[in-house]
This record gives sequence, C-alpha cells and structure tokens, in this order.
Amino acid sequence: MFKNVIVKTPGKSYVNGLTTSDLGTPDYDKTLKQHAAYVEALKKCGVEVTHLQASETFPDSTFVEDTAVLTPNFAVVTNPGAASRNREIEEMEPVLKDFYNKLYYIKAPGTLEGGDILQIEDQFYIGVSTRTNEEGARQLKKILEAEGYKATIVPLKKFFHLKTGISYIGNNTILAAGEFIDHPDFAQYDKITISDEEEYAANCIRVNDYVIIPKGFDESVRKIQEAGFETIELEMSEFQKQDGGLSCLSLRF
Ligand code: CIR
Repeated sequence: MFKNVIVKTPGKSYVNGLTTSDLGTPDYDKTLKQHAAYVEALKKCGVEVTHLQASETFPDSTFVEDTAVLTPNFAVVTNPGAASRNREIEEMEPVLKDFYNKLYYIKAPGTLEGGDILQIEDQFYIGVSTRTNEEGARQLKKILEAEGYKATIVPLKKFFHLKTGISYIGNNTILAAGEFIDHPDFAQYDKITISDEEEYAANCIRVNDYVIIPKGFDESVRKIQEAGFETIELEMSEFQKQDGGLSCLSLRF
C-alpha cells in the first residue's frame, strides 16, 4: 500500500523540455488539465498528495520520478544523466528530508534516473540506459543489497527508460512491451503483453486498489481488466509528447 505521493505542477517552461518524440509541442493549458486529473486519480486511490509548485528553472521537473528512489525506510537521491535535469535533485532533496531520516546519494561519475528503476516486491531491477550508467546502477545495487533488497542490473536495448517498456501491477503480474516481452530476467512473472501499437500503455502504475493506465489503449486496458484489476484511464497526450508516462509524474511511497 502507498500512503504518500509527491507530484510537481508543470511550469510554463515545460513545453521547452527534452523530447525525442515527433508528436508536437505540448499545449500548456491542456498539460495543466491532464496533470490535475492525474492528481485527482491519485487521491481516489487513497494517497496523501504532496503537491510541489512549478519550477520554471527546470522544464522537465514535473517528471519527479527521476529524482529519487523511495522505499518505506530510506530514500535514494539520484544523479540524473540528462544535464538540463541534473539539478532538479536540489529542489527535491529538502522535500524528501521532510519524510525520511535516512538518505543515500548516487554520486558522479555514476548517473541514475528513477525511470530506470522497477520494484517488484523485494526485488529491484535497474536499467542501464542513456540516462543511467553502469556506475550509477552499481551504486544503487550496493545500497539496495545493504538494505536487504535484491537488485538486478538490466542493460536496455531500445527503450528510453526501463519503465518505458515494463510495469509491475501487483499479484505477480507485469506489463511487458518490446524487448521485455521475452526477457529472461522477467520470465518468472505472469505477463500481460503490450502490443507494439500500444507500447505507450506499458507504463502504468498500480496505486493501492487501482491500475492507472493511459487513455486510448483499448486492447491493453481490456487485458488488464480481464486479469482482474480495476483500472482508471487518464488522458496523457501532453506528457507523451515529452517522452513522459504515468509513472514519471509521481514519487509513490
Ligand atoms: C526527459 O527527457 O527526461 C523527460 N522529457 C521525460 C522524462 C520521463 N521520465 C520517466 O520516464 N521517468
């Protein structure tokens, strides 16, 4: 069960953030509406929402997930690999100190972004991507193992972040797209396969009784419901334009 989430309103500078997509520039008003609906959905899931003000200095900072890895007993402040995002951690660290006495840090030359971290019960998977390097992954693995968790490093082939292509939705079940569909590291889980056409739906979040899934991916939502999960669908078009998914917009703990 999650008790808390941290979110951050997108600033006006959001439209100038990083992206690899060709879906066009986000519409700022629509972005704010979609973000507000995201916050409402989280409240429906029964969590306490810590809502941070927009930061114009960091266009991508609404994607708070990348700044930390959180567990019940400790927080790890990451070291984002994207230069324009690296100092977002300076805005997040004081917020984390309100909730945690025990903080760890990923240190240069290690880089790591939270989007590359997938937790499945007491097992963590750490993606090595263009944002998380091997040194960052090794540092996190060491921290997690010292704290009694298991950790596996997973080099990515194509996906941007690990969780761009895989999610854990509880009950031993993963959603897997592309390179993760037949990936040996995830063979022990029950798997819902996400088709190439619906790849964006592979990034979902399970928050207490609900799986939150992006709107417009009918085949994926049907499979998730048929597997016995309750779903909430959210319009995510303006976040998809900046390579962001549902998990990226919150820190859940
Ligand atoms: C970036 O390129 O960093 C942002 N535009 C998107 C970050 C998405 N974050 C995530 O998947 N955890």
